[in-house]
Amino acid sequence: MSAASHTHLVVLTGAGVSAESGIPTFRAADGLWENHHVEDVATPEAFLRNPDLVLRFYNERRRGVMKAQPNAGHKALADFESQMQVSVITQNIDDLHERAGSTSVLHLHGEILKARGVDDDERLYDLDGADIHLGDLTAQGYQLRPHVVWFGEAVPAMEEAARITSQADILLVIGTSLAVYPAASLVSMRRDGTPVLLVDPNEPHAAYRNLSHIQHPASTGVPIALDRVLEFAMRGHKF
Ligand code: BV8
Repeated sequence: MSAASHTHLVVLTGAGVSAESGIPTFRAADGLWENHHVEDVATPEAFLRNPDLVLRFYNERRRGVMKAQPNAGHKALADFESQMQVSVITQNIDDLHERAGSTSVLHLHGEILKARGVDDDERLYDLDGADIHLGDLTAQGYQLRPHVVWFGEAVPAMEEAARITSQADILLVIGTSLAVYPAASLVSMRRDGTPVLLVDPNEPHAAYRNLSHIQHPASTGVPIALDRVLEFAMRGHKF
């Protein structure tokens, strides 16, 4: 372990970190899927109104996740665990961080490869890549749904995410427009003086223009960012 091993790096990721793995971001598709706004499909109301449409939406995305491979950004984060403690907090519902080898991944908005009954948020089922269809029931007779957090649903992992973020010595934010709450509020939950570094090929929202920004896609931007994190941890060099 390096002299930086006492440092705790917390990483907040969004759809951008998986973009080069072929998983479309929400903004790139203008938030559209089959001419539906994602916010209109990823909701409990949509599931009640048209469960087939919502289940098909997730079945298609699940197949895309299974075809995707982790990219150099995911892998650089996983490899960096040899240098220091790395806690990943992701808004993504794919498993690419885990498949790249990251060992501490908290999914704020759930996991598309898992399912649960509409009656029970706790008991999870591993889908092993299978689709979910209307009529697929739990042993207790309840309809299965994707284990994801829809718009308008609470984010149970938020408390744990806030605790982890409060312990960060450095916060790295990769591939997120920081448009969805409460996830985006994590940036303001770091301790005073904790440096933040953004990796995103596009300009961030005006509210984040004051933060250090590596204007690269994840595959090249994450390795550059991690070099700077190591410099900071070893020598205190500001970003
Ligand atoms: C809640 C799982 C309350 C499902 C998701 C008005 C104002 C503010 C807030 C609200 C509002 N109206 C409603 C709200 C609340 C709402 C919200 O924030 N809405 C937004 C749209 C305004 N939030 C909620 O509803 C949350 N729940 O508030 O509950 C409550 C409390 C108690 C009891 C009951 C209820 C729940 C939100 C969770 C929704 N689920 N995902 C699914 O995936 O289908 S959100 C989903 O969208 C993602 O998880 C992610 O969080 C978000 C997308 O954001 P990003 O990941 O940032 O992706 P995006 O495409 O936007 O940006 C990509 C970025 O990558 C860009 O910056 C781009 O430049 C960059 N990029 C592109 N290429 C690359 C790259 N970066 C690096 N490399 C590249 N190659």
